[in-house]
Amino acid sequence: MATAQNQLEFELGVKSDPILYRYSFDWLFDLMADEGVRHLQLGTFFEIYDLPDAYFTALRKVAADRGIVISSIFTAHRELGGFFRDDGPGFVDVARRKFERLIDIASLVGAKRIGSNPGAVLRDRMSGKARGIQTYMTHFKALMSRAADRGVESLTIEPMSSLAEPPTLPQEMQDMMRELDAHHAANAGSTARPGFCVDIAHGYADANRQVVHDHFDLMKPGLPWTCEVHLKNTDSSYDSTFGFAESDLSRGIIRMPDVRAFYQDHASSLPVKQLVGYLEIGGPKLGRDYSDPKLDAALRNSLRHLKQTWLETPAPTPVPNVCTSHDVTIAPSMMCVDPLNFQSALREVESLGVHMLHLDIMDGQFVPNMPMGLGLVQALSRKTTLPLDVHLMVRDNDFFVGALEQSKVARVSVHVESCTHLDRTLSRIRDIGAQAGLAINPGTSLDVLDYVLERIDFVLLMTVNPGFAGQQMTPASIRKIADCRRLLDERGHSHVTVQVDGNVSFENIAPMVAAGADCLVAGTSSIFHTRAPWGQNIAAMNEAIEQGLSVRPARPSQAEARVP
Ligand code: S6P
Ligand code: MG
Repeated sequence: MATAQNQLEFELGVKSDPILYRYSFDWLFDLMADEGVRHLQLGTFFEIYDLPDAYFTALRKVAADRGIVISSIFTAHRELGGFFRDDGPGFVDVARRKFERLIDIASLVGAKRIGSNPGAVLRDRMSGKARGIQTYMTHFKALMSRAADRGVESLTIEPMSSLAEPPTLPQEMQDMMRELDAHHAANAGSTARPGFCVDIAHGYADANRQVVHDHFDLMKPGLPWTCEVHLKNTDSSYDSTFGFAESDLSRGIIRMPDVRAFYQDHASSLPVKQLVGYLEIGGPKLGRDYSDPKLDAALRNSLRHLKQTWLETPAPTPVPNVCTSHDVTIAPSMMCVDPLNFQSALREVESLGVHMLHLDIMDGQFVPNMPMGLGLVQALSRKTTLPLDVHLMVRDNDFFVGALEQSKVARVSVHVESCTHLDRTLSRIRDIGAQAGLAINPGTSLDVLDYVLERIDFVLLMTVNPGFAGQQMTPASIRKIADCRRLLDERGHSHVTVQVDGNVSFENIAPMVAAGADCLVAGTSSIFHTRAPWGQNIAAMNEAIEQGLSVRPARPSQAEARVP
């Protein structure tokens, strides 16, 4: 537990989601106890509504025996969404009945809060949204009375990232809460308090993945009602969510220290003095998922990150030869390792805590080389949990982007010099679920960025001519990195990161970072340099990164930089 000057206490918990389809509650509670995490938000599962009372009293005891408190319950399947349905009267009745049972269950496990996703308006029937909200509100008010009767303090609603799942936009959030507040005020003593369970990884992006409201834009109007929060990470268009393990930090946009600072700064606007953040377990909630063996490590890594950033317990002393910076990421270029010892090189690189693997795919035409192919990317996607950062140096970009779909790569960059229909190719990259990068040769002007800024998540600045490792940095590189950073910030695209590739050497790293580089492709002149073991090389890179960061000018925040 950590108490801030302004009295806001930050607490950490786990939202169990439907964990019991993969592991027992004993397993989860042991892991939590082992990590010193004591709050549980019980996630719903299909059977929950039909289990007898005895199941819940036993569960409460099993948790209590490990020092774990079930402080909240949360719906996992949007199963109370029936209030928004207009395709038959049955849905509303089912939602009401389930919600009532949930309130009884909360009382059995001793949970003081119940949170829910209100559910979705059918997307082809959005005209019925206002009516759906009213049905929901009517029932919600009645449920507030039942909750008070069963000793539940508050019923929380989760603002969502989609217009079909109200509340989403600030106005909608405020309108719904003001109405519920008025009802609560008029029935003081006999109703549970309405509130928000805010998900820090929710923002609103339009159909073109343009961010209209980032997560802070949605956290702010929710402040007067925020009683509990969900802690998780997300991609830059709020489309997919994940945790805070090392490999998640490079692809996610949620910076926990900023989120903590936000709530601390606005503590006086919150209705609570203690804010519990529940880590979501992650993985699909329905359907096939065989990531189970990885769950233990993923959860522990995320919880450890949150203990350092949400609870702000003292950070452990960093191990010197492992990547330490989260402001600047390191992507080793795997074409530089011995192809005959690829697997052992992969394991060693993974052990160094690097952020992603940089994979150079060349076709022998756009550049006169062909060190690795699509088969290797596919094999790697099955063998490593590190995000794959694919740099295409090819003529037929659309063919390669399409072929990468099944490998679930995290990032793909294409060269402007070889894209005939650049805008379309970049949007295809996002369609396959990857972040899109625009790769630019040393001799190409930054003007090419002008009309594709909305389509990209990062710029890959080549600081050598593409095709080969072991070259010298081209002379204008540092100037170009600074120009690129400035251009992105001035156009309101501060969230677009700058990756540098080519002779990212011990000497060049500091000026590159100082000029604005966010991601370093590391090859023969740094991590794989023969002068020392790779771990020591990483330590030297970390030092150079810190040096660069210490002189780097502050960036405008995303909100300030946004074009009005
Ligand atoms: C080059 C390729 C790069 C290199 C990397 C090598 O066309 O895109 O990713 O592998 O730049 O690094 P170094 O330190 O050997 O120049
Ligand atoms: Mg490259």
